[in-house]
Amino acid sequence: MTGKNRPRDMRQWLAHLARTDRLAVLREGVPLKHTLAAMAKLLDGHKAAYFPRPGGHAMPVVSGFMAQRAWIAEALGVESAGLLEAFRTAAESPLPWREVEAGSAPCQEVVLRDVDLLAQLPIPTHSEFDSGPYITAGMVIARNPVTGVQNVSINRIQVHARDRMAILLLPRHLHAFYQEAEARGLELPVAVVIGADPLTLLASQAITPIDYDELEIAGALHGEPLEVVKCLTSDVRVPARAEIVIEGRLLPGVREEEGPFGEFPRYYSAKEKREVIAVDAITHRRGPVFHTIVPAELEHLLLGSIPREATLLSHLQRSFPGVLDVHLSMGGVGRYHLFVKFRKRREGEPKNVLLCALGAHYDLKQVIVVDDDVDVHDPKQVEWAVATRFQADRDLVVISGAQGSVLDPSTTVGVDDIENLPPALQGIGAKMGLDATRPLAYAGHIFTKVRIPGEEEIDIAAQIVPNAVVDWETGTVG
Ligand SMILES: Cc1cc2nc3c(=O)[nH]c(=O)nc-3n(C[C@H](O)[C@H](O)[C@H](O)COP(=O)(O)O)c2cc1C
Ligand SMILES: [Mn+2]
Repeated sequence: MTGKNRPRDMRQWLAHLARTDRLAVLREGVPLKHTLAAMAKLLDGHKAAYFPRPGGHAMPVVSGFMAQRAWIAEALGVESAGLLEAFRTAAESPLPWREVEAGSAPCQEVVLRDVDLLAQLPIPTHSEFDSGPYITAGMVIARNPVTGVQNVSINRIQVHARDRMAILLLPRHLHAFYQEAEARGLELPVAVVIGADPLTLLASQAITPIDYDELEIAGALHGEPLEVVKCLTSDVRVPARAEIVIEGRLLPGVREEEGPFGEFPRYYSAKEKREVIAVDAITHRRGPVFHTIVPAELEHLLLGSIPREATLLSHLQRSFPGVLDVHLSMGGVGRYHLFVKFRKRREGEPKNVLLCALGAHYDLKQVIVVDDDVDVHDPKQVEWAVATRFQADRDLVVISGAQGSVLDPSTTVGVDDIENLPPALQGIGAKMGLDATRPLAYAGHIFTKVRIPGEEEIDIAAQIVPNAVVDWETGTVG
């Protein structure tokens, strides 16, 4: 897919995956509790999983349709190597959206005002100790109560009752909007959008200052303004070609218990009192498809890691033009471990680079700087560089007592009364930086990587004689 072929909605992308043998259709009636997520997890990174009549529900569920870096690059019409640059360019040149008339958008073809979430939507329960069904792929859209500018983020949402849900708001933009509204005793209208094209989902994860509407970044990624429509019960604008929209309000002064829930580091976050959404309406397309993201699987990790990589790359390049590429490894849950490819000019520079990276995002826990002959997207090559170019007494930087991820369970070891630890004391941990670059000057071939002349150029498939039969008596080929 290039240029104008970028998918405009989720079903266009699913059709493309199906045409290219990347969509598995599962048998009808797969249970929504655990089994659906288990099957999607088994297919994760290989094929998108499409579940007709899950749990007997009329509405199908899909998962894992952006579970490979190459698929996301393809949706954007670029090679994988150009993905971060393309994302960064779009994030720096947002395109204002284009509004279509209320009621005329595909996402409003069917309107349900008497809401019963679990009866009307096939909402799965994912992990063993999850408190119940969760919406995991909902883009939550709200307007800044002061400026009116919109914001998009994905937030996990627990279903409480027919028309009531609890949501996890980390201290980012939606939370800031909610605080503004709550301080005035006001409700904050929100829309939860389920079933969007891969580019809009990716845009929702852009790291931007407040009052940058991520739907404008979605437009830039598409190369044309995104079509939006006004919600039926509020002023929030949503992508017109979304599959499903839940319209509601975040209630001031209300908190209800949410969790536990299996999160991206593959551990549970605890039950706590969280903000609550009262639902007013559900609108959807005809023949809607519900999207669920299996927590901690590739779709979840990549959605977060690619926009972060783009931001980290541009941050590092501002100070160090020798930084060529970065990668947040999947083993490091796409958040904690950063590999940096760096063209070193002077000794010592890799340590400056790793200090710069560790300061750029609190989630980063380990940074490994490697030379430009190492592919940072291949964890084996990075481990090889550490194995052969790194000495811990000389090349290791450790910083203790820094802010880290509150979802990293190792930050809780030795903490007394973890249940009542105030937020200001949560997630404190150590940072580690590894300079795994070789010296600029070395004797003979000590640090020359072994290669065999011709290995890069030869097309080996073209050199193999088809259907050859060797006569083992004479060694001749017949
Ligand atoms: C699948 C998925 C689930 C997420 N769940 C949450 C969540 O429950 N709460 C939250 O605050 N952020 C969550 N995030 C992260 C935010 O969506 C992300 O940080 C976003 O860029 C924040 O937007 P903002 O900068 O406009 O606030 C999730 C991300 C993904 C990809
Ligand atoms: Mn934002």
